[in-house]
Amino acid sequence: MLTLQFGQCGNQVGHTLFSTVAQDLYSANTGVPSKRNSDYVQAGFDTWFKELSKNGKHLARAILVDTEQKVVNTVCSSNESNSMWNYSPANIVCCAGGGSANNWGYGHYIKGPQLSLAALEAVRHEVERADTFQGFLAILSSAGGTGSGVGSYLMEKIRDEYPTKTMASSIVFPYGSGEVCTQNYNTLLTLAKFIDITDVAILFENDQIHGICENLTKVPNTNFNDLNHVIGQKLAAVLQPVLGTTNILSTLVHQLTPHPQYKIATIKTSLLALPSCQLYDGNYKWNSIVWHLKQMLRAPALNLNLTDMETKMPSNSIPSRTDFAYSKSVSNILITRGSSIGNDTIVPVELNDEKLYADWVPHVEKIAHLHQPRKLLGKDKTAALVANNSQLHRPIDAIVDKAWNTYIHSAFLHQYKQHGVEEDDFLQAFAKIENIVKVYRELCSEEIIS
Ligand SMILES: Nc1nc2c(ncn2[C@@H]2O[C@H](COP(=O)(O)OP(=O)(O)OP(=O)(O)O)[C@@H](O)[C@H]2O)c(=O)[nH]1
Ligand SMILES: [Mg+2]
Repeated sequence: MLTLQFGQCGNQVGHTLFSTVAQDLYSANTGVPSKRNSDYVQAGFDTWFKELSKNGKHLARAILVDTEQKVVNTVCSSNESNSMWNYSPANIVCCAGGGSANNWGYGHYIKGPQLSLAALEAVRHEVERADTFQGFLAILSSAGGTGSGVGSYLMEKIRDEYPTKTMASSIVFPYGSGEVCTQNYNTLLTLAKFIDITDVAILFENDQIHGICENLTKVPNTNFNDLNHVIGQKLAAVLQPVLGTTNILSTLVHQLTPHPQYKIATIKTSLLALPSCQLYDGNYKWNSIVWHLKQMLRAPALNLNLTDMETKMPSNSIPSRTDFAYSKSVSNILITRGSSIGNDTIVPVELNDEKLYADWVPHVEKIAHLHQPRKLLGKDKTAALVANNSQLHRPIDAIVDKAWNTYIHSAFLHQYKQHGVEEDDFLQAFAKIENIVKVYRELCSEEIIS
């Protein structure tokens, strides 16, 4: 797999992801015999890393793209001393300058073409040297100018060159309160491109991830580093090796996107832990954990905060009332890691409940379960549910609404026009994303708000 890190957010999240998987691969607390562990470690290194550097460090299969040096220099230098891995200097594609000014148009039409030759050369080099190539994973924020504009420009070029390879993207949505006044335009234009280019887009919302961090750590000064640890753990919980597939990216795409109109997913996790807090407790039965994940698919209701749900511990007693309303899914994948012994077996039947799915989803496509007995990051049990679910219409709808409010006042449009983004491009992007909101919302037409 080749990871492409775009802009500040993409490079910071990507760096934490690689640190997380490296820490996991070196973990001594595995819970499995050494042969099984060495198969896991081998598969993990093949996915994320290539040969050793001259000073004995694993080199990441990653390309770092930015329109300013600062962030890339920081993430590279943070690995200099005691880390077991590093980035290849040849894979840093960066131009001097002050970024893409939070402007999708500037990133897409000006900076993207400037970086394209070097970026595509680095991509070719990596793809050619991989024994078996799984596909691409792009990581970026939709709100700035580089991740969004340069990211979509380069992924479009890569898609043209590798039309049959799996492409997944991991897109971070901005805080709703907004640090950047053009963030909603940028997100609109980014999503409109990525929905066509990539096979699946995994969304992370900064507000929601922030809420998870605050709940976990109970400290008020949550920063990007904390957020990125949560995102890194969620991605690792899904993308580290599992039994039964050697290409997790294509498995995700095949299972999660049975219908071409539904290509977006989120990752829900039970039993998350941050390095800064020791709340983790693995003494829960698998059926409680699966039940807990199912509760994260409940339809929104006044007394139900799904972010809190994600940071609560599973309950070993299933409540007597179980007739909740659920948001409808197109498809889900359950990925479990850790031991399953005695009568504590993993039976994902709760997630096969027909109340969870739109009527038209064929039975075989509803839920897949993948397992890995090897512990993730030394934790007895972890579970992730990758959900392609109607809940997704809410954050996207909120962005479209705000973008539309700015657009009808023609605010900031001249900044985009000067780089070649026409009104028609905006209108097409609105039409595309409004249609996505509509089809996801229609999934839950039977949702009852209880
Ligand atoms: N989760 C998370 N979000 C981040 C991080 N860094 C920036 N963001 C978010 O990303 C958005 C801004 O995008 P950046 O990635 O900084 O922008 P860029 O792609 O570098 O583009 P320009 O700076 O405009 O060239 C804001 O919504 C921030 O909240 C990070 O490390 N983690
Ligand atoms: Mg930047």
